[in-house]
Amino acid sequence: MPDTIKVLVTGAAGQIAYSLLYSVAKGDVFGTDQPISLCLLDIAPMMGVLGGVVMELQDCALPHLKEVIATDKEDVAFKDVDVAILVGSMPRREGMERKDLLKANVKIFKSQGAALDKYAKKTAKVIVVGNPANTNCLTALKSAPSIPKENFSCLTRLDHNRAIAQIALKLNVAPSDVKNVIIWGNHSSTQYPDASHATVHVGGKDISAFEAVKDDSWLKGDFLKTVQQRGASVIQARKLSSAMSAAKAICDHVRDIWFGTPEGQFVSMGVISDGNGYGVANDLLYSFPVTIKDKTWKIVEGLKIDDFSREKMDLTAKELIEEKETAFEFLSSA
Ligand code: NAX
Repeated sequence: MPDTIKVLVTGAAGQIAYSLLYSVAKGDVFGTDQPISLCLLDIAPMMGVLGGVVMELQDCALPHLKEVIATDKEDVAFKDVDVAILVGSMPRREGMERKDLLKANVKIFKSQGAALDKYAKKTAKVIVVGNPANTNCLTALKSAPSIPKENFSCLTRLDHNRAIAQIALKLNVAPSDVKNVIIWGNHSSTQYPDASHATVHVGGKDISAFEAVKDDSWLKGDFLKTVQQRGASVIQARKLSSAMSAAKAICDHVRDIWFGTPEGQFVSMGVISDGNGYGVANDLLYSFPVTIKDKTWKIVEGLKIDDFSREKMDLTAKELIEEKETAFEFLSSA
């Protein structure tokens, strides 16, 4: 039996966590033979609600859930953590300026980064989900200098899964037949969902997505818009943001970090851009295609970037540079 690992989920009283915690606790992410100590962090006013989540997790009677800790204290939450899934963040309230939202989140992720630095294992893997996810991840990374920056990533897997699903729906194939789509850049509406390196399994072989779809204007038009705007469409319909699909994407993301990506396949993930070959400025938390082995990601090298892609990749990089500049102003003054 492997040693128990401590998995922290922040924003644990929220709606994504409500879908996520059961999957993590029952073994969808770390395997069904991995004992888990689950730590739930939320803010003080949510402790009552969190108590209910703890009761439900206990009532699931899961064999490998060794312990559930609920807390509003960062020192308790981050102590000896193996995996930190940072879901909680400051939501945008009506009339709130983008800058103010960024400022409130810099405060949260600076504090949680410092707690990671002080209390977590140096091998801890940190996954940021709370928006603005890329810049929050960069803030946490910069605030935890003793943890390797490669241990940090942010979630763009939901966008990646949305892109796969759109192509699968268009062709009436299974999502597992669509591989190697890419989300470049920011988890925002400037993201670039790129199908130019994607393949689809049809007629017993893998062919390029463009060849399979036979509709370039869709892959360069409505497909992009649908994926970019999918979060807003879900909010409009449900009056709540994506939660079930976000939880599923978090599971996919963390499971791939833990067990690696299948041979010949890559996934999208926001990681630090240092030394990439795609002309993205260094020191941005930018979503790239990555492969993962031995719990370490590597940006896929050598993909050809045409002018259409270049323009879109630069646009989303520009937004991330602006977010970073604003965040760093607050980071130094916070
Ligand atoms: P909810 O509002 O349901 O839950 C958020 C929870 O975080 C609340 O319980 C709140 O009390 C808690 N929280 C706030 N500040 C905290 C702090 N400092 N420490 C610990 N907990 C804190 O939101 P939910 O729908 O669960 O979404 C959570 C975050 O995920 C949001 O920022 C959302 O925008 C983001 N998303 C990111 C996605 C991605 O792909 N990166 C997709 C889904 C989602 O939109």
